[in-house]
Amino acid sequence: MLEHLWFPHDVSTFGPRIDWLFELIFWIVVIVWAAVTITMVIFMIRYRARPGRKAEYIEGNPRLELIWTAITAAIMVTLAFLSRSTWADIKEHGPPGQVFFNVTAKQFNWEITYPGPDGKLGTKDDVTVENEMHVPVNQVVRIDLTSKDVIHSFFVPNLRLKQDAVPGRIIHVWFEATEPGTYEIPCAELCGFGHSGMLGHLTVQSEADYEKYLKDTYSGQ
Ligand SMILES: [Cu+2]
Repeated sequence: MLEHLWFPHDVSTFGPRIDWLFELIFWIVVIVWAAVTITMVIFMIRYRARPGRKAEYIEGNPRLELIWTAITAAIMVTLAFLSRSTWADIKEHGPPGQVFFNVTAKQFNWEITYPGPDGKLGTKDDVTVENEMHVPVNQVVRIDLTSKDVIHSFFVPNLRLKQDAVPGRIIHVWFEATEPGTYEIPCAELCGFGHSGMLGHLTVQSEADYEKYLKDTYSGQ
């Protein structure tokens, strides 16, 4: 439901699972917020100052406190179990990759490294461009993500993908895009003066268009 209201259009295979968790947490918060607010307003009216009414000192109610703490803890633990498999599939393992990139964040650009004509990363013919990432549709893309200077966050809202880029660490990221198009890659971690202008673009295209892009890019080097 939220996707149609204000989420960016989802083009990721794991997007629906993220959205489902997000909505679940959203509605729990809405219900709790409404209950607390309504109770507060009722109490404000019911126990307002009136002539002749003396204020009372209340020490608390251990039983009530125990109940609301236990309910909150139960909700938290349930959420942890419900989300466990989603996070494991997205953050820990995931399908084997078909297309590979290195992405290096730096103030204030994304350096996208393509494997070059030999198809292998870490060789002399690798090609690095700034902020332009092209991937084929319906293929598993794997990224080794790192940073040159400070912590950044690689964020593709349409993919429901957000991952910190940390200097000195290589973090593995994967996604599979399901619809051709161009999507924004903002930095989601305040990283310095140019943070708000740190924006890349992800172009998801058909296999043929992707091959053509690679050919043009490689031949331009
Ligand atoms: Cu940044």
